[in-house]
Amino acid sequence: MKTAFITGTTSGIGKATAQILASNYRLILCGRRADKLVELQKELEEITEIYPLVFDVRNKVEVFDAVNSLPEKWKAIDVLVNNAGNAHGLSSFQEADLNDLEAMIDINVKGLIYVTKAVLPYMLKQNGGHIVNLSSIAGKETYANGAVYCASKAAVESISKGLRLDLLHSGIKVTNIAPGAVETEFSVVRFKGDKQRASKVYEGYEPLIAQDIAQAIAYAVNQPEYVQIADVTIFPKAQGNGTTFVKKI
Ligand code: 8X3
Repeated sequence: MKTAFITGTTSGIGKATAQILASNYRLILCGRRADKLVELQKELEEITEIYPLVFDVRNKVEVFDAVNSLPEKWKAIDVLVNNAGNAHGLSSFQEADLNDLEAMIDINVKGLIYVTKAVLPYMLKQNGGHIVNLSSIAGKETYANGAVYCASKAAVESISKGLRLDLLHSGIKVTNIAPGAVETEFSVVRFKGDKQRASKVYEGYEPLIAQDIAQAIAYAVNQPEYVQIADVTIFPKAQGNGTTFVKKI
């Protein structure tokens, strides 16, 4: 059975991806919150073999130590899903808190680079594998009050394209997934726990749910070996581009 390594599995898209891939992969579940990881481990252990790995993608040493600490059989990683990422704040560049801006670069860009650099040597040893990066429509279109979040996701888009080229002769495939509006803890985190403001983002139309994106990830990684799904953008039906929605209220 193949092994998938998924970051950010304690909630949202990462958790849903683990739940879907559990049917045909052994899973390395990564996250910062050990208690949440244990919960998911208990749930999925009934279906497949699980190895939980607690680390913060922002901490370079922690990332490399965690990946290198994997028992030998778990180091044969076939699929890496770089899902960990979030948004902090939604305000103009001049008003944004510098700590928030830095956090988005540290998690969404540097964290993805650390994890990929740590896992890739094991994939290269096997002459094959698949990296799935979670970008966003925000990586393709910049919106007001989101300069640095959008920049962080534009970086993910570029890294996906560059990795695909650099790994062309290695047998490793790269998929970039760009979701639009998905109702998860994303907006609650963005608005620092303000659930009312967060739920307004998804009011008046049917947003995507985490499982919709997880299905796309499963579709990409379960293709025949010669098929490389390069880039997928997924919107709810009510979304026309990054910022245009039909809302019923
Ligand atoms: C999440 C989608 O458009 O709310 O990355 O930023 S968006």
